Amino acid sequence: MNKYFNVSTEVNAALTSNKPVVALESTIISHGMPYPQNVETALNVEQIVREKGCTPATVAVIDGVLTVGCSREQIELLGRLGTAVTKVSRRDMPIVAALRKNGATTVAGTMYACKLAGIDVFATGGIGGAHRNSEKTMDISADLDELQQTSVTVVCAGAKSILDIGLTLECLETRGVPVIGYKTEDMPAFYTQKSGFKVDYRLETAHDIAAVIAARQELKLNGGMLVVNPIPDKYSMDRHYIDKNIDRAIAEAEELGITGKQLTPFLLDKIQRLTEGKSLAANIQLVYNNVRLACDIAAELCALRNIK
Ligand code: PSU
Ligand code: MN
Repeated sequence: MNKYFNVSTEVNAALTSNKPVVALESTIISHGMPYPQNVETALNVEQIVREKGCTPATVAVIDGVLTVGCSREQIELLGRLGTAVTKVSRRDMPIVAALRKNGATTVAGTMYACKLAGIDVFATGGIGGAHRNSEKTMDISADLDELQQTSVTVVCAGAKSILDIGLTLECLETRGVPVIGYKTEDMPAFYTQKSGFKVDYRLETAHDIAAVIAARQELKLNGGMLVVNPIPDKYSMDRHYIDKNIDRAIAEAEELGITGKQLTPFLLDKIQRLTEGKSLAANIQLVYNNVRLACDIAAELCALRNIK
């Protein structure tokens, strides 16, 4: 640890005694959901992790310190400030650190913090990826390059169709990132269980997923892995309805000329408004579902290490 990096006492104690830890990102809090549902969700997530016998590690930059294991007060601050907090991917990290700013870490930023702290498993809602038209715009999330180089397993509900899901899967393949479907061969599309694309492998248990993580480590195959966990059936949305609203959000972003790091938060906000909160309710439930699976994987991984 140093003046730019801190792991909370609780997370540190869990890590040093080989107890399961699950990391959580903060862009979803500040830029992915409205206040106060964002804070409520983030705190519920921490509670679910604890009920599963694991330790939550919410990651954010607080006054320039990359913090692994945010306090309740820090989570409330990130949620209240919303988009006034800098969205921190890998490239933003040294700037918010040096300027002593607050930052909400993306999947890429959170994975990097996991690497520094020694956390293997991280749960979120959806990852960034190759945007539609990215064959022209080159707008491909830094999350994908982070998955290539940073050895952390990310549990998510697939990718939203704000992205080009097929291209996103191609980018992951190029980068050597295994994509594992949990009890499914279909790549989920966040709000729906299927996207029309297939995943590389289907695994049935958290134990098998943990065994793959352990094998990757033994083989020194640096880089991350993606576990895709479909939204539970009872919360999944009508594909036609959600796609229509996603198309409207994308059209509006194009009209307004929104690009760069603002694009994903703009689309998320627009979709939530267009669906009058229905997509937010689905989003919250799929996060809980991913968190529970991430806990099972983290616990299995610790158990494997204890047997060794
Ligand atoms: N997709 C979602 N919800 C999110 C994000 C993506 O469904 O909250 C956030 C994540 O933090 C992800 C980031 O890492 O957006 C990707 O941003 P960009 O596309 O600018 O790389
Ligand atoms: Mn981008």
